[in-house]
Amino acid sequence: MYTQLVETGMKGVKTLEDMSPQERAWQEKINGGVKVEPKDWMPDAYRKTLVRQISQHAHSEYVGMLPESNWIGRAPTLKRKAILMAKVQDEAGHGLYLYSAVETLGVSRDAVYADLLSGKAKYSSIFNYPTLTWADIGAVGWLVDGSAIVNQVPICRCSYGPYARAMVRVCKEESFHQRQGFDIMVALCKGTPEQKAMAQDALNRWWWPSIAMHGPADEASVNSAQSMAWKIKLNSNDELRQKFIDQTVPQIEFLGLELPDKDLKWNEARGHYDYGQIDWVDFFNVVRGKGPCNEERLAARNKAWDDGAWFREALTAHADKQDAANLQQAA
Ligand code: FAQ
Repeated sequence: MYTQLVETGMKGVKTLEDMSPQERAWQEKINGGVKVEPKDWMPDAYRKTLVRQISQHAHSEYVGMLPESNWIGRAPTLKRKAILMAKVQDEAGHGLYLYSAVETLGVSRDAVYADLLSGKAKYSSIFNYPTLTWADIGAVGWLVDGSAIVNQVPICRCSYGPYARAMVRVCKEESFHQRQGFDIMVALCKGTPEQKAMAQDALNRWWWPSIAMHGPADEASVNSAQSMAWKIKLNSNDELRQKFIDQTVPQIEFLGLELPDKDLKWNEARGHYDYGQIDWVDFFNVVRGKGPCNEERLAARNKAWDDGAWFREALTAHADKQDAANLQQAA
């Protein structure tokens, strides 16, 4: 099974008629575009779904720092290095806003983080692929952040206030990330034939995981119908995947690179690009923890947690001392 099927108690999407008067009034507020805030009543299943999605999103930001930080020490110029460091720091910040948003739902950050460290919680499939060359840093910024923006801009309008507000700043920063990635690709494509070949190779390897990261096809997406009824998701996985493909193909052409999929063709009748078959077997393998870098990513996050133990202990000891001093002063 590729989904945790978080026990929400739901059997299909409830209609207004199936709901208690309290839930119905709440759903009608959501239908009318009113935001849900932490102290408001909300159905337990809505809360659990938000904890699942927001914590997975936070974990993705934290794990997502790893493939890129791999290149900080090897960036080709001082300027590229400074930009990459800033980007990786931004991802840590995104994780922090998202963990704070999860905490507004009554769960502790330590508890959800423990689920990442134990391998119980998911994080985005995309971060289980290796960054083999400098061009991969261009491709990650351009394609992965590009996909993330397409997914996250609608979340700025989602029904849960703290999640929606966190996404506003995240999306602004992701736009900068996407441009820095594209800028690396432009430099490589205008460079030597070897540099252009490196850019092509990175595109070929990152294209498919970047379109798969939008999640399973709509007919296999177990959570979408309910999440869309609750306006946690405003678009289906396939809608967002198509939007990303449509906006990215002209960018590939601008770079003068070959299309990474022979079936990518403009379909006049649909007004969209058609695309080839995604390798869902590979995707679900990665989601189940069997991707090229899953073990390495979890090991890195566990090592960082263990290495930071002394710092957490020092902070607690300092806070205890402060409390004791304050008590003494008050006495
Ligand atoms: N990877 O029923 P659905 C970034 C799971 S941030 C792993 O369609 P849902 C920034 C899914 O959890 C990237 N698992 O699920 C950055 C579920 O299993 P569960 C992260 C996946 O939730 C850039 C099962 O499959 N962004 O890139 C994936 O309705 C560069 C069934 O799927 C977010 O998290 C996947 N790709 O839709 C950072 C955005 N797709 O939980 C550093 C917020 C699906 O029942 C460097 N999240 N699964 O056990 C979402 O929009 C949604 O959660 C989806 C999945 C669209 C990801």
